[in-house]
Amino acid sequence: MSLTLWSHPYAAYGQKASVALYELDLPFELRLVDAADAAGMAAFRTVSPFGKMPVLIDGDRRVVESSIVIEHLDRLAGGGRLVPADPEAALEARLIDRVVDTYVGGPMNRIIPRKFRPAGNEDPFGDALDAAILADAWDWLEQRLSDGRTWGAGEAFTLADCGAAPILTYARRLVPFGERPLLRAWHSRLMARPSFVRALEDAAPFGDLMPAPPAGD
Ligand SMILES: N[C@@H](CCC(=O)N[C@@H](CS)C(=O)NCC(=O)O)C(=O)O
Repeated sequence: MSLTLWSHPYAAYGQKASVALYELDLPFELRLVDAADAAGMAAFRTVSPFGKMPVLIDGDRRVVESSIVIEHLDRLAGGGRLVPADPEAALEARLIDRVVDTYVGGPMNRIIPRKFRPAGNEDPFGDALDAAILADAWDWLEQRLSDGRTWGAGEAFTLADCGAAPILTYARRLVPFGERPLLRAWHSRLMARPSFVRALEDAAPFGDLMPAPPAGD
């Protein structure tokens, strides 16, 4: 088995995949997606239909979309770890993963690129709409965590946590957690999880590329 991950260690969705690889103890080779490398980017576009990372290459199989990458990796590792074997628990893990991707990662990936636009192209209306979606997602997650669960979908670290670790870490710099203690506590546990600590160590040499202040709350 030989796994290659097209990614950038700073990218939230790239980290989502590398957290899963580290959780499952699956060795992989990184193919760096480097915007400054024209030939590398052309090669990347041949494997990534929408130009998005991560892309996993597993032998002659190419897997796109981070959640599908994790489902594939979990199966490769024997199954039932990041995607729980119990169907109800699996549904909850997929639900949290979808909500985090759509209502946290979505607005985050719209707000951040707007910050790089040339002067005169700002979109405060779009920024406000997306900030409101993020605040709604924080409220929904706070409510979901109120049953006392340790991780995103229950007592086991799952697919739900692989994405939440990096995505919450970046998104809270756009809309702080505020008075949501359960969300804050979950995120603290994610920050201490060895697989995510390792992903953050991979990213550290690239510095802080995000045009938003570090979380102050
Ligand atoms: N739905 C995709 C989202 C992936 C995504 O947005 N990746 C970002 C990095 S965090 C990316 O590739 N951005 C590059 C670009 O949009 O040009 C997934 O889950 O894999």
